Amino acid sequence: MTTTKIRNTLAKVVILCCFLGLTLQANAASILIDDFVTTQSITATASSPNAFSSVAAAEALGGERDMELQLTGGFTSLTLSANPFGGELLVHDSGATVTGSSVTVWDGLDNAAAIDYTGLGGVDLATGQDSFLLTGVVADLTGAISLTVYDASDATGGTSSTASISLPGGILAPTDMTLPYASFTTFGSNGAADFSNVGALKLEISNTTSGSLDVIIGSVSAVPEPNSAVLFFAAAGLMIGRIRRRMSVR
Ligand SMILES: [Ca+2]
Ligand SMILES: [Ca+2]
Repeated sequence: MTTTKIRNTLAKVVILCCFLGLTLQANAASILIDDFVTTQSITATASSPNAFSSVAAAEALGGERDMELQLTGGFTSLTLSANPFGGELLVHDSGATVTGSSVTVWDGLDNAAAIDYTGLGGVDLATGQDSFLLTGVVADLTGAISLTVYDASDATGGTSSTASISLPGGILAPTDMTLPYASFTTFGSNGAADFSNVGALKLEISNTTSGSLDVIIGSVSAVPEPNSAVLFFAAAGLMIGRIRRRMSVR
């Protein structure tokens, strides 16, 4: 091969790598589930242990955020809020002695406490994404956060996948938490959900054993594998380096 030919080949490889890299980056974009800008708040008490609210929220996947509370014990109150004090956060706030759970659901425009398992109509969260990211998590006491993905092909909700994070307590500085799709190992009675055909999503915060848990979450999104684009460009760089070395040998 002449030097000119090698130079032309190298130029083609560079152009191809740039094109592939850009395509990869475009496919590997994060998809926002919610960053809790639209305000919303519900409270449950011992005398009124269940509460529900649905609000139209442009930032929420499917355009609406549904919230539900169940207080299971204690004497004060349990509150779930979005953006309660201008901080654009989801806040699960248990009063002294209170146990219970809160549920935040993204299932499209149903304005109903029941989950519409096909409500999102089959959103693709798996072309370039492989994890959910919960940003800025704070959790003072022990409890759990779980996320369930429902498959849009099953209106019964039986085709689902769930992953849970155990909260050890004492997370007082905002901490990002990743839930890889591979960690969704609890399946519904009809099997696992297809993450490229999502009908609904449910985030549950629970403190059934120790009362008074407070949890804050900054945002929920589906994100690409960390640094997949960086790895690609590193591989492309190696390839170009090899061709350059070959050129310099001749
Ligand atoms: Ca809804
Ligand atoms: Ca609903």
